[in-house]
Formats: sequence, C-alpha cells, structure tokens
Amino acid sequence: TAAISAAGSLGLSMQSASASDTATAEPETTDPIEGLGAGRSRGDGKVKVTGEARYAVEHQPENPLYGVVIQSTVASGRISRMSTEKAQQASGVVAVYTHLNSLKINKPTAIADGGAAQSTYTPIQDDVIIHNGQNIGLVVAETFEQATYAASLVEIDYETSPALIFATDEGVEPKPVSKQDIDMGDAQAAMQQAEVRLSQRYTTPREYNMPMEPHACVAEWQDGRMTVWEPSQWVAGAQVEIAEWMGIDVEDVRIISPYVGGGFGSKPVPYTHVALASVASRALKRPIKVSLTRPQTFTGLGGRPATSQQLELGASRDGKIQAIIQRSFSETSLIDVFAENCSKVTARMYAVGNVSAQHQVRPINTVTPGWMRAPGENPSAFGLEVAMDEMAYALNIDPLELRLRNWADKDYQLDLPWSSRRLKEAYQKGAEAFGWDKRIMTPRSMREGRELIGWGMASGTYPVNKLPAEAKIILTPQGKFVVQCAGADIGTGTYTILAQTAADILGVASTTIEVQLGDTELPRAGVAGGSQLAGNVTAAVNDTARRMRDQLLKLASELPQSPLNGTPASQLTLKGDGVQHNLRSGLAVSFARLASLAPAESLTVKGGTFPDDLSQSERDKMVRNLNDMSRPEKFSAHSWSAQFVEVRVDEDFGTIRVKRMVAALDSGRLYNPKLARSQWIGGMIMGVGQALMEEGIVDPRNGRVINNNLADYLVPVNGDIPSITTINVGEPDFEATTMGGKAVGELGIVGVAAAISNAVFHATGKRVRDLPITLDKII
Ligand code: MCN
Ligand code: MOS
Repeated sequence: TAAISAAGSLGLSMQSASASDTATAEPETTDPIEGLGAGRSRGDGKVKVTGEARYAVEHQPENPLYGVVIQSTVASGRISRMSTEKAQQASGVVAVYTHLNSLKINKPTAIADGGAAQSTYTPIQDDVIIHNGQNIGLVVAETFEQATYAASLVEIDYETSPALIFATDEGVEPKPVSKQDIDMGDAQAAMQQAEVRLSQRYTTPREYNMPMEPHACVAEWQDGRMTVWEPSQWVAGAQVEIAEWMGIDVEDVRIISPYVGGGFGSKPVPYTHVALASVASRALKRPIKVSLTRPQTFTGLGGRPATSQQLELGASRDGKIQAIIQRSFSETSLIDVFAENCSKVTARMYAVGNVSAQHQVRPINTVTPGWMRAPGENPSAFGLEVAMDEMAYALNIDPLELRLRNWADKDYQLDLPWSSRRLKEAYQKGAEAFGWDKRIMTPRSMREGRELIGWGMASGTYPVNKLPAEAKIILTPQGKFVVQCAGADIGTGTYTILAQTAADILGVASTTIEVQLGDTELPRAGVAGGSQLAGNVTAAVNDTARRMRDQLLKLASELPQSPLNGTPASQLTLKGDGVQHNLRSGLAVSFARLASLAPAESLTVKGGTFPDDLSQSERDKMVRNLNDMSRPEKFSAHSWSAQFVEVRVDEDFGTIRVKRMVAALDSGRLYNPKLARSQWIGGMIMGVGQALMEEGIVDPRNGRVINNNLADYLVPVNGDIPSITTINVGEPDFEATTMGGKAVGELGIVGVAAAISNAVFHATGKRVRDLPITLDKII
C-alpha cells in the first residue's frame, strides 16, 4: 500500500494537470544533462510505482514481533482498573505493556524548548487520561492478528472527570502566546478614524494531514543500539526524541527513512507509538513492528488545530487599509503549547502601518496538535483574504484592484525591503489567464442555466527558512557518482533535484547520479518542513559537487598514470563522463579510469554550508532542533502567489463545484519546474479539500473524533478537481537563498480556501466565514 501512497498524491495531481498542461509556461528540457531548471520526472518515480521502494514498515527484520496500540475511550480522568490477564493468556501474546508494569519512557524535550518533540506526553507512565484516543498500552504478539485480538481482551474501567471538548467551552483557560503578537503603529486610534470598518469572525475546523502511508515503524534493539525504520520528514529530530525517550545516547540511535508516503507536516517527529515500540524492543530483545490503524492516527498524533479569529479592518473610502485589529485563538492540548498562529500573514501582505494582533492557545482535552501544510499562514490567509474581499464589496472596488491599492513596497512588519516580490506580476498574469476583467462585480450576476457562476481570488505567501546542511559525493569504481545527504524526500522531489544539482557541476546526465537520503548515518540535514529543504540541500550538494570537481581535475592533472598528467587544472573540464582537455579534443580520462588510478579515500568528498568554524557537535545541535532555523537578515524573503478560482453552484441544491483554478506563483528560481508545479497543484488540491470538505467532527459528549477514517473524513478525489493552470512568475533570488529558489512545498495551499469562499460569495451572495463551505451553509 505504501508504494502507492506517495504516488497517490502525485497521481491525483497529474490527472488533474493533464487538461491544462498547455497552459503552463514550463517547457520540457532537451538539455542532455538535465541539471537544475530542467523539468525532469522524479528519479524515485519508478521504484515507487512498481512497488520496489521499501517504506518503513515494509522492512522485514528477522523474527519480528507485532505491537498493537491500545487507546483510551474517554477524554478525561484516570484509569481506575485495567485487567490484562485475558490478553496475556491469548495465543501468541508475548507481552502487554501498560502503566501497571510500566516500561520507563522519559519525557522528551519539546520543540519550543530546543528539543524535537511535538508532544511531551509519555505513554504508560501513569493512569492519567487527557484525551480520547490516547495511547495507553501496547500488546505485543507473534503476529499482527494475535496482537489485535489480544488488545480487544484488555479490560479497562475509567473514572472520568469533566472534559474540555471545544476551545469555547466554559472552564477553558486561554494562554497568551505574546512572543508572536504584533503591535505596529496605533491600531486602535487609526481604526477609530477609518471611514469604513468591518469586523468578522473567521474559523477553520480541526483538520488532519492523513498521508496515504499511515504512521508505522519497525524498532530494533541490537547490541545496545536502537535502529528505527520510521517514515520521517526529519531523521535528526527523530533520533533525538527516541534517544531521550529511551535514556540512551543520541549516537546510539539510527533512523532509516528512504521513502515516505507523504507527511504534509504529520511526520516531522515520531509520536508515542514509536516510544512504545522502541522500549518494548529493548525489553524483549526482538524487533517490533507497530502500525497505527487509520482511526488511531486521528488521535495518536495531532493535525491542524481548530482556529478562530476576530478580524477588524478599517479603510478610507478610496480603499486604503488603515488599521487591522486581530484577536485569535487555536486549540492545544492540556500539556503542550502548539500555536496555530492566525496572524502570520496579517501584517505582511499589504501596506498597513497600524496593526494589533494577539493570539491565544486554549488548552482542551485533545492530543497535542501539530503542523499541517503552512501552519499559521494557512488560517491567517483565510481570514485576511476573505476580509479583503468583504472590504472590496463594502467599498465597491474590484477585489484585485483593492489589493493593488494596498501594495506593500516593503515588509511593513519587519521594516525590511523584500528580497523579491513578483506578486504584481502574479496578479497581472493570473488575472489575464483567468479572464478576470470579464468579471461582473455584483454577486449572483453570472450564471449558466441553473448554475450560479462565482469568480474569486486571493493572495498567498510563505516565508523562506534556512538551515545549513552537508553532503557527500562518492565516485564509484564504475565511474558513477553517488550523492548522500540525510534530508528526506517525502514525495517532493529531493532525490531528483539533488541529482540535478550535482549534474550541473559534474557535467554528467543527472539520471546517471544515484542519490541516497533519509538516514542518520548520512551527512547532516535538517527538516523537510517549513518548505526549506530544497534550498538547504541543493546549496550543500552544490558546494560538495564543486569540491568533487576540483578534486577530479587535480587527480587528472597530477596522477602519474593519467593521460592528462601535467596539464594544469585550469585547462581541463568535466564533460562526457570524464575529464577532458579544453583545447586538445580526444585527450581525456574517464571517471572510471580515474577511479581506478586514484587512492580510494580521494574519491569521497564532503561539503556543505555550515560555517567552517563550527565543531561537529555544534553542527549536530543545529540540525537536531528547530531554533537554529533562520531567515535572511537584510531582506524579507517570501514566496508569493495569486489564486483565481471559478466555482459553479447549483441554485436549487447548493452543491459547489470548483470549475477552474488559475494560480500565478513566485517561488524564485525553480530547481525543477515540473516538480514545483506538482507541489503547487498538490497544495491547491489540498486547499480545495480544506475549503469544501475537511472537518474533524468531535463528539461533544466524549471528545472523540467521529469521522476518523478516509470514508468519513472527506478529501478531494479526481472528480472534484478541475483544470488547474499554474504560471511561474518567479526569477532567481540570490538574496533569499544561495541557489536562488524560494519556498515551494507549502505555498500552493495558502489563500486557496479564501479564493473559493470569495468565489462562492460572488456566485451566491452568501458569505461563508466558517470552513468547510458545505451546502447547508449556503442554502
Ligand atoms: N522546488 C523547486 N524549486 C524551488 C523549491 C522547491 O523546484 N525553488 C521543488 C523541488 O522538487 C522540491 C520541492 O519543490 O523537492 C519542495 O521543496 P521545498 O519547498 O523546499 O519543501 P521541502 O523540501 O522542505 O518539503 C516539505 C514541504 C512541506 S513543509 C510540506 S507540509 C509538504 C510539501 O513539502 N508535504 C508534502 N509537499 C509535499 N509533497 C508531498 N508529495 N508529500 C508531502 O507530505
Ligand atoms: Mo510542513 S507543515 O512545514 O511539514
């Protein structure tokens, strides 16, 4: 199943892409090297679609055990009685771990405190229940079926206490997240003076990442070392968290994660089932497979928390936004602070000097929420971009025109110039391709038969994050290059773009370069999160490839048996699978021959982007937490987008279909336009799901997620996705990153739900401020 998974999201995208490929501005390359900028297909595509790629839980250790997680069925209280006797006697059962015979699991350090844990909950250490579906036990048996059956025999009684189910429940004690608050100018005074004011509440429900590959691992304790095959967006983070749980040295943990069947922010770090698997493997001295069921993934880890924002906009009659006041909150668990900050784009998108924004978290009985594609930017853009549309109607100004009148020529929040901001080009090219000038402003004024036509637009943005990384390049005896880096490819294209990066420098076809990823034994890299890995690791491989090139030129010119011996390196070039003399054609030495002549150690080259004076342990520290992630200093660097959407609403039934989507996007230089487009439209499709379908429904009686499966938690399928046009308006931005690219992975989703909500308003005259936009809300 896992093999289909990563391709699953892509397959969806490619289907929908076919109708509009002609509309994309990205020609396929004929460049034989297919280096950066070429629209090469994914290097890992074949092994994934043929089922050859081994996902974490498909690893077959010798003599494995199977662990099945037990989850609580109440939201709050304590376990008053737990009887595991029957389970223990069931056939094939090896052990049942609960708080009664508790294996020690240490509390890990939270991401906010410089660690790698999303949640600091430690299972089976006590009898306390803080949310429904909490991991409270592990049944281990010889087969998965035996463990599953035995888990059903465990008897549990609870002493329940009143639970806080929703963030708005009485008794919830909000906590400010003041570090992220915004206080610019004098928002209150400016608001008072504004000629037109609007104040509305915008909400997004609980949403779940739900990658096709569920959360599942294989943990193997051997000779005092822990190896975990775990789908991971960040192997260095997983390594730290597992070491902390187990109380062992970080160096004694290895994470192996070459393929990930999607994560979308749900696999930055391991969750507590991995803690259970790890300590159980150590106790039983056998490898253990633990796979959460799909329903268990709804509570064994957190998705995007529900958010709510009261947003007030004040403007002059001629359409200048003068003040923004925002008060928002998101839900979090009782034990950890996870803030889905609704003001990430509020003070950045437009030229507004007076902004006040405050965000709170509201602890309730839920699993600690986590990242989901564009955490923060996503709900933030939903509120702001619908509010802008509302203001456009209040002022009777075209929504695109209103955005242009509030064009931010710098980052007002940081008071910094933009590194690049081709958002005007995006507005213009997007509008042109969409035909925005034919839009009639009045709602319900465009129709075809029974269908009301709605055209809406919104802006999107995502910041450029940075972290140093390392790489290694090896020349094999066969004369082929192998590129190594610990970074992940979660379906994004890391394998492909790293081969392309090296190909540019080494002068060979990128398809001949092997890339190895996703293993803590490989050179350091940080998280595939915050849409930064591509920039971080292409820069590292670029540096390493240059070092390899210098090395090969030196070997060719200095090795006594080299045909190029004595020729200065400056007169040599890497080309056609070897080193060639620049002037004397035919005088060359192949890489394979060089490899046979050179001492073995000279054929492995390391490089990267860490400052030279950093020690090994300082480098380790940097990739093992998120605090060292940075942004460019002298410039404010972001990706930008303009989303245009057409919806059709059936006047009688209220059904909503997205008919067309056009987006123009600025992600700087594209390392691979085909894969960038795939990322962009993947985000846009996820935005359609967010706008029209996705909603975790929580039972008010017991805090249980009711629709905890992919039949009831709706996401778009091919039939829901229209023709999608993407237009690349980006240009290389070397102020933003070494290689000139900006964020891609999360950009596509930001603003989409707002554009759809705005289109639905245009079609129907109904303003929907609470996602998802289901038909009951517009009829
Ligand atoms: N790229 C490019 N040019 C650039 C930047 C990126 O061509 N200037 C392309 C490359 O193919 C690169 C990809 O876009 O591999 C993503 O690059 P980047 O924006 O740096 O994002 P990351 O590599 O850090 O990937 C993480 C990002 C995030 S944070 C989420 S959430 C998300 C996303 O990627 N989850 C995904 N896209 C996903 N795609 C798939 N298939 N599965 C997920 O789980
Ligand atoms: Mo992405 S939500 O930053 O993993």
